[in-house]
Formats: sequence, C-alpha cells, structure tokens
Amino acid sequence: MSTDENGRIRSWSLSPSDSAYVPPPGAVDAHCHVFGPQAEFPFSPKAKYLPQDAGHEQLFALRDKYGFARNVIVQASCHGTDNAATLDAIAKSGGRARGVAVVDPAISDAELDALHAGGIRGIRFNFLKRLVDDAPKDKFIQVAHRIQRLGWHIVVYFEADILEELLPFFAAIPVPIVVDHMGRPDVSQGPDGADMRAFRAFMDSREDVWVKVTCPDRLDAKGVPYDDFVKSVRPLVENYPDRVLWGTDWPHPTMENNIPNDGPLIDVIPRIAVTAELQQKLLISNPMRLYWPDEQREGRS
Ligand code: 0GY
Repeated sequence: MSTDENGRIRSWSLSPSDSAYVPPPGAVDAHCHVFGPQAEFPFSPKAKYLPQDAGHEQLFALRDKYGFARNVIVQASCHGTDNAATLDAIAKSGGRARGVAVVDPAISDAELDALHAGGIRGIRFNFLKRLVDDAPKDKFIQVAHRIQRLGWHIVVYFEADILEELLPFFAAIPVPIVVDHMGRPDVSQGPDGADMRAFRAFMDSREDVWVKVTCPDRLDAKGVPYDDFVKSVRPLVENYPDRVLWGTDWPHPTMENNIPNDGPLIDVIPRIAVTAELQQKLLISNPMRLYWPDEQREGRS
C-alpha cells in the first residue's frame, strides 16, 4: 500500500501506460472523482478512507493524455456532503466538466439551485456500508422528488446482493436512475449468470435506468486484460446501447491494494463497444444527453 507520512493512501498509478485505443473526439469520461487538495478542501470527518490529494489538475491531465474531451465528476464519499472540491473542479474546467453531488437530504431548494448553477446534474445515493454510515431511503426518495424540477437524475451505488431488496425503493424514484458499475455483478458468472440476469431484469423494468459499464479493475478478479468483464459486459452494451455510460473511475478510490493502470482500462472500451457507432453512443451521445442536454439540443457535442 502506498501511504504518505500523514497516513494518506494513494490508489492511482503515478505513471499510467498509454492506451492503444484512442477515444473519438468529444468523448466523455462519465465517472471520475477529485480528492482535495486537502489543505483547500478538507475531507469529511466521517470519511472511511483518507486519500492523498488528487485534484482537478491531475484529472484534466489524465483527460488530455488519453484523448477525452470532458469529465463527469462524481462526489466521492471521502468529501461527505461538502461538494466544494467537485464544484471547484467543474468551475476550473472551462465548461468541460459537470458533476454529481452528494447532499444532506435537508438541503434547501436555493442550495440545489446553486449546485445546478455550479454544473451539478445529479445526486448520488451510496449504499455501500464500507463507504457510508447510513442510507436513509425515505429521505432519499424525498430528495429525488425535489430534484425533478431541475431535470436531474439519481446515481446509485450498490452491490449485487442488495439489488432485489432495493427494487421497491427504485420504483419510488421519479427521475432517471444511473447505476454505478452495474451494481457490482460477479462477472466471473458470465453474461447469463444470476447477477447479470437480475440486473438486466431491472434494466428491462423501466426505460430510464442507465448503467455505467465501468470498473473492470474492481469487478474482474483475474485482472488485465479483463476477459471476464468483457465477456459479461459486451452483451449489455449491445442490448442497451442508448443507456450505457463509461468512465475511468480515476483516482480509483479504495483501490490502494490493487492500483490499476489506466491504459489497460481504456483498452477495454473497444472490446465492450465493438463498433464505431456503439463507441459514439457510449462515449459521446449518451453522456451528452444526460449531462449537457443544452449543448445536445443546439447540435454541438
Ligand atoms: C467508486 C467506487 C468506490 C468509492 C467511491 O465515493 C467513493 O468513495 O465511490 C469504491 O470504493 O468502491 O465509484 O469510486
């Protein structure tokens, strides 16, 4: 584990290799985070991990290295409900980043409006016990109703073993639902395994469920070149081409014991989205529809 003198962990590679795959112009990294810098944006006292700084400059350097055009910055649990680091990164992106916030359910409408002005387009509900202390479903549903007027969506992070128990909660969400990392299926089961079948049933239950086909490093225990992930996920991209999103997950929170190399992660893209058309949807038109609908309507992307 890479820990600094203050006990802060590093979960990202300092020298990621080049990727063979080059994304098409306008590609969006629709799941990434910023950490700090701590001196400016302190971590939450409730944070379950204490990372080294991974700020917007590093994120935008990674974006440029791999040929992405835009980022969707998802508030990480280590910053709790203080979205200042995410908002600062968005503000410094020159219009090339938008974000997903984590909020106290008691947030006011005026505060929600301010988040919208700062580039936030969704709220994240995290159900992973190792990352958050509680996930109050009743309050989450109230917030989901209150963001409807803003045209936002909900991002949910959960593990496959609680998908069924969450179905009534999802049914009460009145806005689109975006699922992080496919709800963490066991990809070694293959595309027809129990986890993927249950997830597809959820995708089929309503047309406004979207999915991030992300994190081979978290989901494929066999590692690079992530063949199990590719085998399980390619059919999902082909069956739901208009509802899939992709992201680097940089700086790979909590992966300090198995730090991924970003190059091989990016090289998974053309193996799960095997045509130029699928890649265009996955990397450009789908994330633009969710995060930059204003520019989509004007025909810019
Ligand atoms: C991810 C995954 C993780 C962490 C967080 O907010 C977070 O801290 O999302 C994880 O540890 O699985 O999407 O970044």
